[in-house]
Order: sequence, then structure tokens, then C-alpha cells
Amino acid sequence: MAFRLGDDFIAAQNAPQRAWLEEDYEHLGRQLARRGVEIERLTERALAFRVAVPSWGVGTGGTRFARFAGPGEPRNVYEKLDDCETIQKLVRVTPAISLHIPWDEPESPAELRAYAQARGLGFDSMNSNTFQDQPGQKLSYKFGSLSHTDPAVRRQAVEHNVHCLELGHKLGARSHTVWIGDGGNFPGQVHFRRALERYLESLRVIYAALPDGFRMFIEHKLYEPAFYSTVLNDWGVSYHCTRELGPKAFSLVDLGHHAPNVNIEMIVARLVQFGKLAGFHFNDSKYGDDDLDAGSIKPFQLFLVFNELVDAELERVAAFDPAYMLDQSHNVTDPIESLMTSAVELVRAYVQGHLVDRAALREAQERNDALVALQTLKLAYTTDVAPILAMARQRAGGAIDPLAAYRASGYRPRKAEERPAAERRGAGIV
Ligand SMILES: [Mn+2]
Repeated sequence: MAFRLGDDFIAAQNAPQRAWLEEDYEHLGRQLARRGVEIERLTERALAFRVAVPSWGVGTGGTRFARFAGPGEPRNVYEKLDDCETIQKLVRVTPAISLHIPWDEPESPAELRAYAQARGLGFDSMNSNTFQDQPGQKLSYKFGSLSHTDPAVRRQAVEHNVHCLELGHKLGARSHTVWIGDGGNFPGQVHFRRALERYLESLRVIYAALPDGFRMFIEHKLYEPAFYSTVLNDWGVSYHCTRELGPKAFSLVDLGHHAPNVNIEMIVARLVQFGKLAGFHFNDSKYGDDDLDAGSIKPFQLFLVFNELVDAELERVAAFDPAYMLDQSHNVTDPIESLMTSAVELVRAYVQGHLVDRAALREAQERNDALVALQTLKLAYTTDVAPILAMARQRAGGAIDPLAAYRASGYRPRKAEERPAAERRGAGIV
């Protein structure tokens, strides 16, 4: 029998920490009350927050140079779900999983769905893969997929996406995310306008196959694996394409897919305003698409993104229904630990977004008081909301200290025994 984390174990881990948590929570509650903020209102927000875990994130990642496998990595989609269950049990904000096809192709969708349901899990967005060739694949994606010059390759890539839609429908997913590696390495290699036309033509066929209630997300990226040009290079092109496709198409923002120093929170605000924000692939980066843990490098930027999201939520902007997903590559950490702490960072930014005094900010903006406007944001950002996050987790049955509880459980050493390396199928991400 595979080892599973028990609710009793989590409760036992919480027991000695409850007294100080109550104390910190009460103290913070009094502090916030002086600012006219009701702490329970923020705890409610923390309890309501949800972010999906990527199935590919529970395996150790790698770079184009090497991948250093960790102990007890999941060897198939069922073992990935086991790890996702552990994350969810400890943090209680990650009940949904984003699947990647064909890496997670199930033999029986019904069986996989039941396996997830039995663990309190469900499926969020489906992700297609036409950026690498699979064993036995008829035509190669070396020179592109949905925008390939050869119509037969485009057809093959479209069919794969339609297959993902059918599978997602059976699994109870609600959206489909398309990211392609199409682009060029050298000037002149790709005709910019024709390639985008071909891409749109392919997307229209996929769009027409969307099951009822499904939304389609397209994910832009300025470079990599193509190093000179990509077909869907930025949010403007993405916005144009979602407009061309129709009301069920939205632009997905991966925090690592922009040029350095781009004002991402402003892109978020624009997509919100235009009714085309799909949601996010959260991660963090220093230089490029580094896929580091959310909030690890630029936590203030993450807060500013959530400041925009909370602002839209509170104003009830039409068609605002963002899907939150993590998309990270864990090269030097235990993936479960990284995903848990990243999920917590997102809740932190979300709660801090709700801590912004919107009336004061608006007043400062109307008066053109730049300093007070910034100070209003900074006050929310510098408030330590950790007791709120811990209290919310505990009330939901999760761990006051997820990392300590996870390490104390011995989950990873147990999985290292259960999942011998010799049988590993080389999971992980590229
Ligand atoms: Mn992504």
C-alpha cells in the first residue's frame, strides 16, 4: 500500500503550534482593527483562494544542460496525483491539477477521474504538447506545429489538441491551454505574417471543437525554444488572436514569458480591461523563463499583480474569471516543498492585495499624490499576514507549518522506497 499523509498526523503536528498561532492572530487582529480592517474578512479570502498544481511540476525539472533526478519521483500520472494530494492536504488551496498530454495520457480517463476524486482532487486546465516529438509520431515538429509550413504537420498538431479537448471533457476539466514552441532561430527563416496566419487558421479549428463550457487559453512567449522570433511573441499579438477567435478565447500570462523589466502588472490590467485575461502560469525569474518558485525573486511584482487582480475582483469587472496555475521547474529543491511554498506565496500576495486601502489609494490618485499612493500599497505589502495564512490553513484541515509537517512525515523517504529509481520513466519537464 502506498504511504499517504493522514489528517490525524497533520492535526498532531499542529497541536503544539496552536497556542502561539492564536496569540499572533489576535495581535495582528488588533493591529488591523486600528486600521479599520476586519481580520476575519481576510481569513475568509485566504480560505477561498485556489491555485492549480501542474502535473509536470511534481517531477524534478531540468535545464537544457542536465537534469538531476531526485529520490522517489512519481513514475506515472497516478503517482503524480499522490504527490498532488500531499500538497493539497498540507496547504488546502490546491485541489485542482493541470494535466499535460501526452505526458499524462491515461489508459482510462474514467479511472483517472475516479482516482483523483477519491483524493479530493479534480482537473483544471488541459495542456497540449506540440513542442517535442513523441515516440512513433508520424511527422516532426522540428520546424513548428500549429504554424508549420506543411499543412499535414498542422493537421497533426490540430488533431492532438482536439484529442486533448475530448480527454479534458471526460476528466471534467474546464479549459484548454495552448503553448507552442513555433518560431525561428534566424532572420529570414520564418515569414512573420504568414506564420501567424497559419497559426490562427489552426487555432480556429481547435476553437470550433471546444466542448460546452470550455474556455481556450493561449500562452505567449517572446523567445525559447526559438531564439530569434516566436509566432505568439507577446500579449498584444495574443490579444489580437483571442479577439479573432471569439468570446471563448483568452490570453494566458506566464510570468516568465516577457522581456526583462516589462511591467507585467500593467499587462494584467490591460487584459482585465479588455475582458481577455485567461489567468496565470505563476513562477518567478531573474533573467529569462527561469521557472523559479513564485515569489522567490520579485515578491513585490507578485504583490502588484495581485493588487490588479483584487482591484478587478472588488470592482466586479465583467468576464473577470482568472484561472490560477503554477508553472515551475524544480531543479534543486524537492518539488513538493517548492509547490507548497509557492502556493502559500500566492495566497500571501492575494491577501495583501485585499489589505490595500482602496479608498485611500483612489483618493491619492485623484489628488495626484504619488507618495501617498505608493505608501498605501507599501503598507499592505509590508504587513506580515503569515498568521492569517496559517489560521486559514489550520481551519481548512491543513498544516500550520506545511514544510515542517511534510519533512516530519517522512513522505519523501517513503516514496524513495516505494518508487525505485530503476523503474523510473524519465518524467520531468524539458
Ligand atoms: Mn507556462
